[in-house]
Amino acid sequence: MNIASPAGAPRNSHVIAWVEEQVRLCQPDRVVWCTGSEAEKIALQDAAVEQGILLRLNPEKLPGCFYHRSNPNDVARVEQSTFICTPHAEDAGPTNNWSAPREMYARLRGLVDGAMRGRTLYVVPYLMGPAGSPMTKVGVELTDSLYVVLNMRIMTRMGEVAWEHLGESDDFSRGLHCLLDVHPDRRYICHFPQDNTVISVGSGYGGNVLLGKKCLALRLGSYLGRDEGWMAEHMLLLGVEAPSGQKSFIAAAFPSQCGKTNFAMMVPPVRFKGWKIWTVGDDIAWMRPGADGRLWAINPEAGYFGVAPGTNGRTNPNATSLIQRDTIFTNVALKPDGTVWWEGHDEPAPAECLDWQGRPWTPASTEKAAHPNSRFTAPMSNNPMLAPEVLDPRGVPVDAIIFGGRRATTVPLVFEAFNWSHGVFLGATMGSETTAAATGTVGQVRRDPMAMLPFCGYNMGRYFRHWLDMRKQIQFPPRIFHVNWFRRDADGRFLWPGFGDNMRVLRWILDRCHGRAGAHETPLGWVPRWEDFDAEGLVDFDRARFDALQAMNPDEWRRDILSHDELFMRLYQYLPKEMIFQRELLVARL
Ligand code: OXD
Ligand code: MN
Repeated sequence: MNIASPAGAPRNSHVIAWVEEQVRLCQPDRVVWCTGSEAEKIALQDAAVEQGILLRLNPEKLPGCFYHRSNPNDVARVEQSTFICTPHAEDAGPTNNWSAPREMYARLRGLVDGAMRGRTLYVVPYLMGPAGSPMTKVGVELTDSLYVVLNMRIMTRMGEVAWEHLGESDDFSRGLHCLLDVHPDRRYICHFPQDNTVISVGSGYGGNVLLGKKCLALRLGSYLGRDEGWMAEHMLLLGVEAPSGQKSFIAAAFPSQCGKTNFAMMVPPVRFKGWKIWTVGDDIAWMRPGADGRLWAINPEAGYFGVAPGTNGRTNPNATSLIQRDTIFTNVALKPDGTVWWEGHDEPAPAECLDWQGRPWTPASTEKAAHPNSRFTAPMSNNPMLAPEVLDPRGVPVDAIIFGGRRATTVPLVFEAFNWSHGVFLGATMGSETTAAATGTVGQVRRDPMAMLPFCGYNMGRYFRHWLDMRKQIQFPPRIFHVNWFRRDADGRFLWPGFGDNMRVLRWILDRCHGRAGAHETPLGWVPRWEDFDAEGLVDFDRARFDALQAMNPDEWRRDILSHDELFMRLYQYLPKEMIFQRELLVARL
């Protein structure tokens, strides 16, 4: 098949040669070079509807929106099938599945050999980052899934803009995605960092197949970042505008399904009249020291791949408004009027609908109507509070970094690290209860350093070293904080209202960054005193509750430190000694 001449194909000989090689291997009947145009989008949507991949939702109520059900065996990221393939196992490190590149390439070639016969291969060029930014990277994903193409079109800057950015260079990430028969036994998400390559087979689920997101922006990105002196992080980015007009920017790392999207789109409570929160990104930040000595960050993505259940006008008014159009819903419930529903939706449960597997569902059903990891894919341009800086090739300067996890006990609402290396220790020892974003048991505390456990593309011990080393390049480093929105009382009730009221925590954090707020020194770090914390207007919230939220129980902390060992022992031979010092200091302070 001659693939070099059709419309949309670039002149870049490296791209052509690589695509030709993959086409010879996968043997699709057709090759389509995506241009990213509006007309192409409509044609692809129509084709997806015709092939039963998407269902068009009610055009009056949800214009431009579509519905998709994935295979029930394929609803989340699969960490056990995710591999980092480096020449030496220790390059991937003890927290990643490893395979030698030669063996994995051979296995994958066997699987994709002829696998696209009778199918179409779409060539999807895309940018991660704003056009013209020195931080932006080019990726090309080859896929036999129309669902992937249409999601990539939302999540990235897809189309000719990527060829323009690439020019004649061969500096692009190569991604091959092949659905095969969507069987868990033939599911592999494999990264070859030395070759800037990802091969993903046997899945159609977003996190496994939208290769710009977790695979390029985090796993390959973290690897490239270490070599090139920058950081790829699982962080939201938001801007806070004070009534004075002063804008500050925050990067925050939370494990999957801990409310990153809600936090990134937070609407401040009435008490905070004149304050605005602007969303830069809700999942990934690429950060690099700037010439001014500060740390600058971009959001490499162009859309949101958010968790649907629990999204409503109270938890996330901006997301609720932005998913009313141009959105792809995956694995939510489908109502008879061609709209969608999920647990925690604004509308009450419908009298009848089809659940995420297409089975009739009523409120009497014992199972959930929407899958707990059901998603919306929506363009960021629909966000009413999209930060204008998101298009700025320079990115935004980061004033504070926040680490957080989902912890029912032990961890206070907020505290501030004493310095950068203590902050790195806080990130490195982050723990969180597991959620439905990945397959496996839900609700157990696992160590998830910097929320990167499933996403770090190399040895986690060396990743900590990279974090520590970055300090030397950043003259004015962001301050580092730790938060926990999820602490509960003895009866299991949440102590903190969360959502918009997180603005109160953010306020203290910003005031600390700008030298305006007091704090009290504790063994954990600096904490707000009652008088430093704005609790005005909070219902049922008094000093006793604040104290319970901020309580630090040394016995609980000693147990927690022991549980750091689960990770530290695995990483021991690669662990920077600063991490051990920080641990000893904490024990001594306790
Ligand atoms: C995500 C995840 O989808 O972290 O963002 O799992
Ligand atoms: Mn994520």
